[in-house]
Amino acid sequence: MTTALTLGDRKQMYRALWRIRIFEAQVQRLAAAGEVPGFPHLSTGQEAVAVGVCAHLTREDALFTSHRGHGHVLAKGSSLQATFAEIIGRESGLCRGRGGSMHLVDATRGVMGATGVVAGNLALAAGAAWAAQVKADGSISVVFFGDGATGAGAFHETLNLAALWKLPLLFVCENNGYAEFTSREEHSNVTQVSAFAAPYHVPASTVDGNDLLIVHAAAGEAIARLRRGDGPYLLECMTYRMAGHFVGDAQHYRSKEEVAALKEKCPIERLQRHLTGQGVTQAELDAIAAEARQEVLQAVERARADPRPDPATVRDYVYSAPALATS
Ligand SMILES: Cc1ncc(C[n+]2csc(CCOP(=O)(O)OP(=O)(O)O)c2C)c(N)n1
Ligand SMILES: [Mg+2]
Repeated sequence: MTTALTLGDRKQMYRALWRIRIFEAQVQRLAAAGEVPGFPHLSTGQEAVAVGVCAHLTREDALFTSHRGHGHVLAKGSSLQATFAEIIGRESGLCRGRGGSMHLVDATRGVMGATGVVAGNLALAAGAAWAAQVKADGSISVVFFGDGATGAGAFHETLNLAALWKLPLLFVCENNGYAEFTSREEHSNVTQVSAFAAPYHVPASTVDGNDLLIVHAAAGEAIARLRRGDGPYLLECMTYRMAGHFVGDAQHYRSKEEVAALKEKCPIERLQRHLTGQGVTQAELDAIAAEARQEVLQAVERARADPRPDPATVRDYVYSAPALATS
């Protein structure tokens, strides 16, 4: 399953996991200090899905994400500085500081958007997949969403249409077992999200989303199908959010024991064990993590030093010009 990846590739991916982990730890730190507007949602513990899937994507592929999208955007290649600057509302941010954590867009890298509207990204991703199909240039569309989003009609509508039109759309569900503060068993009898695919004749699989090598292999197979023109695929990645639903979540809905057990499932430690087994020394692993940390911290400090947008420009880049006409 891992033969396509060289040891060098796997070390690169180890670094990519750390970049996301450290980036989000900085979001958390600065949110606690009151420097982050709104409610950032961290993907801590879920990074292997972002890195494993995005490793197969090109700039031309469209990516849609949710309220928990920092990792996807970074894994797709957006700049650390511009992403962080966006989250803290700086003019040098991806959307000139107007969007924030839940509205990251970077069209030059194919990041077509994050959204705070649960399931709001699915139909948009189908639109991009349709465009890719019409262009016939081999590009695809990928949408990341949570297990909670599968309770929305838009999920089923999009699955139906994508299947009917054989759209090159990869549905990636990060099933972390919770929708906000409600566990999956409390709000649905359908344990596995992949089970929703069969009636629409969409191929699907459920994989261990905390094992980067497994995610990478499964995503590779699914994406190869899409690029061949075989239609959509639903990849369900079983994962865990080690952080709260949002920064500041007191997490009364899960026990300390449950949270402690999550640490055992950490995707970074998992890959670390694999690399150690391949003969990579602890010193080298530590150096990779330290480099990632350095890179992130520098980007964060640059972003913090950047100016906020001029309040006089608050309406610029938000609405198209005709909509601004006031009388
Ligand atoms: C349309 C809509 N309904 C409700 C909410 C409130 N809400 C925010 S996150 C969330 C749960 C999402 O759960 P899931 O899709 O599993 O994603 P996760 O947070 O677990 O990553 C809800 C209900 C919302 N943002 N949008
Ligand atoms: Mg969830």
